[in-house]
This record gives sequence, C-alpha cells and structure tokens, in this order.
Amino acid sequence: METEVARYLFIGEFDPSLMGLFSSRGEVIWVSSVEEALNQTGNFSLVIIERKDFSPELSRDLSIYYPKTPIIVNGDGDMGEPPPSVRFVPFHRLLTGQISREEKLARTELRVEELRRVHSDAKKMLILLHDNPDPDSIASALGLRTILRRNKQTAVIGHLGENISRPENLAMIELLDIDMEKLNSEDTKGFDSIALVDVQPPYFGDSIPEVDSTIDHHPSVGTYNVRFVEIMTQEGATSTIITEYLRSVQVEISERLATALVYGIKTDTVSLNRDANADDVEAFTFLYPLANLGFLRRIERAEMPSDEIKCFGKALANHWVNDGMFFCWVGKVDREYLLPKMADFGIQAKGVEWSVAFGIVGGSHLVISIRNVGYVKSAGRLVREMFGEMGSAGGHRSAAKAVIPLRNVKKAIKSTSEKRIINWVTEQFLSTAITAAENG
Ligand SMILES: [Mn+2]
Repeated sequence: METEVARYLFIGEFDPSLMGLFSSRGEVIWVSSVEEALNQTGNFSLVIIERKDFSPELSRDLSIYYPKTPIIVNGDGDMGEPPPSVRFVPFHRLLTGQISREEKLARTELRVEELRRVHSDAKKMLILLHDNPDPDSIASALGLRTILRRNKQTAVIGHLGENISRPENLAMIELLDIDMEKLNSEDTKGFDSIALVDVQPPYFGDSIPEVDSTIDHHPSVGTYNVRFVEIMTQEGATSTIITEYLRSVQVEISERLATALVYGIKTDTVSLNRDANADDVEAFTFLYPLANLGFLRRIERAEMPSDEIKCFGKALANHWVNDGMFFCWVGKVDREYLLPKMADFGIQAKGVEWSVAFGIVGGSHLVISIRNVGYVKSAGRLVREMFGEMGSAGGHRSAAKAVIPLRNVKKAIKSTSEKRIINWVTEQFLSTAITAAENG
C-alpha cells in the first residue's frame, strides 16, 4: 500500500510558528484567500482556518471540493455550533495549557534539586515508611531512591513495627523484588540522613532521630522542623507526587518502578474512585503503559489464607447498622489488614454513609478502620476528634483509622471486655455522627 504524505492547508493569517509545528509532520500549504484555497490540486489531510476567515458558506464550499477532509477552525464556543466535520479549537488555549504544564514541571524540578541537595552528603541514608507499609508508601520509597540516584546499599528502605501481613503487599514485595528492612528505633540512628515518605515526623514521636525530608499527602499534624518538606493533601497518593518528581527530572522509570507506582496510586485511591484528583489520573495514565500488567494482576489477586476468610465471613455476618452507620467487630486478629478490607466492604451496604470495622490487633491495640461515602464530614477529622488524644488517629476525607493502645482504652472506659469496647466505640460514632450531621 502506498503511504500518503500528510498535507495541511492553512487558510488565513496564522502565526508562522504554528505552521512550523505542522511542517515537521508533512507538507504545509498556506493561502490567504478562499479563492486560492479552492484552486489547489490534490487532496489534504486537514484544513485549518483562522477564525476571522471562517464562515459556514466557506466550510460548505470546502466540503464540496475536499469531501473527505476534516476542518479545524481556530475558535471557540462563542462562534456558535460548528457545521458537520468542522471543529472549533481555541489554539491559544492549547498552547497556554502546554506552557503551564512545562512551567509546572520546571518548578517541580527546582524542588527536586533542593531535595537532592538535602541528601547529597549522606553516605548511607534511610527512607523510612510508616509502621504498616502499604503499596503507596513502598512505591514512593522506590521512586525516591531513583530520584536521589541511589541503590539498596546507599539508601535503605525500612519500617518499624510488625512484619508486613497483607497478602497483596507481600505479593508486591516478592514479585517486584523490593528489599525492605524491618528496623527498631535503635537501628534508625545508624544513618547519615533520613527521608520520610507517606508519613510525617510527629507519627514517630521520639522514637527516631531528626528527619531531613518529608514527602506526604496526609494533612499535617503538629509542627516539626525538617530541611525539605512537601505536603500535598490534594493528591490521592504520595506516588502521584513522586511520579511528578520523576517526570520533572526526566529520569528513566523502570518497568518495576512504574508497576509499583501504578499499584500505589490504585490502592490509595481505590482505582481512582476515592480522593483522586486530576493529577492522580494524569500520573496513572502516564505510568500505565510502562507498567507490567501481568505482575499487577498477580499482585491484586494475592491469596488470602482460609482461616482469615472464615474470620472475615464470621465478622461480616455479625455486622449491625445504626443510623446509616455500618459496624463490624472483628474480635482478636493478628493481621491488621483484615480491618480496612472489611470497612471497604461495609461501605457498599445499602443506605450506609459510614462504615466502621474494629478489633484488637496483636493483643495490644484497638484498631478502628473507617470509611465514608465521601460527601459527609471528613473521616480523618472525625477520628482525630474522637481518638486523637488516646492514640494515633488520622487519614483522609473518606478513609481513616485509629490505633489505640489497650491500656488507654482501659483508662477511658475502665474495662477491656469485648462487650464494653463494642458499646463504647458504637456510642462514640453514633453521637459524633449526629453532631456532624447537625453541623452540615
Ligand atoms: Mn498514601
């Protein structure tokens, strides 16, 4: 088959730079009048008309001469409805959009340079995650290591707290061959600098040394001093911030890193459904073609052990709904991931605006996982108000959790019996939800 060279017909007074853009793609013919336009021979791939030269009559004449050629007019909605096969496109706005995108990237690049300087002197640094590393935090750590041009010898990815338990997270770590170290607070002293991703210094209290940089999308709690801080609460995932960083400095994003970041954005935004904004969608769209979709599928259908499925089923069967709130008591569990899974499930119940799953994790902490439908009071704010004084509590608009040491529960309600805890948590939510509703 013969491949035809693209031919563009410009009618009217155009900025020569615009034609410059097209001449790299094919032949450009530029005429100033309609008569000239209708005197051309051969066919065109596209006709482009300046707005003041356009009229419906002209487009009709052109369609007779060039019946298979689409027409684009530099114009917008105030020119009325375009005739068939004509599109109005405001060129100046297209160019401004592109320029503001470049401006944003250039600005981000300056930030990345600042971040690189903060860690440049460290021989060995630590990228520290919160105690229950989730895909967003793991992917962000990998991305940060790439941004800082480091490897597993010069930048250790670590976390305090328990072993990772969620099957999907284990599958992610295994399939993508991610090296993570479980540390205690003494270990954190052995590094030349510390970077936090997806978490902020107050989370750790006094258990770690001074932090050098923080990148997060959770709201700030308390004040702290770090040399570099990037908090973007409008983003659905820290992976989105990291992706923008990577793009601004034009480093190559490996298949492994792209897969991790896609999964990070996907889980933190529940497949772009929860707290996702245009940046998350943009980052996701950029990464998706670079990711290994086979791995992604295998991570997402990671296996759950049979005894946990039984526990899940039993707890769900015993759920109760009160005032549009779904409650699910899970009892004693070893692995925390069951709670958010159940809370996610509960929010799908009919007529429900809030979903609360709670239980005792590791025999020592009451963990409460909360979801809402998104248009009610912020879940993060609600749990901070209710439980902020007793333990760690926080999250986003539609997803949050509280972790309260059992000894603090005992102080508050003089008991740690299951029945008392269930009643207490239920009452807390029902009374606070009522005030939340009154305040709109
Ligand atoms: Mn996150």
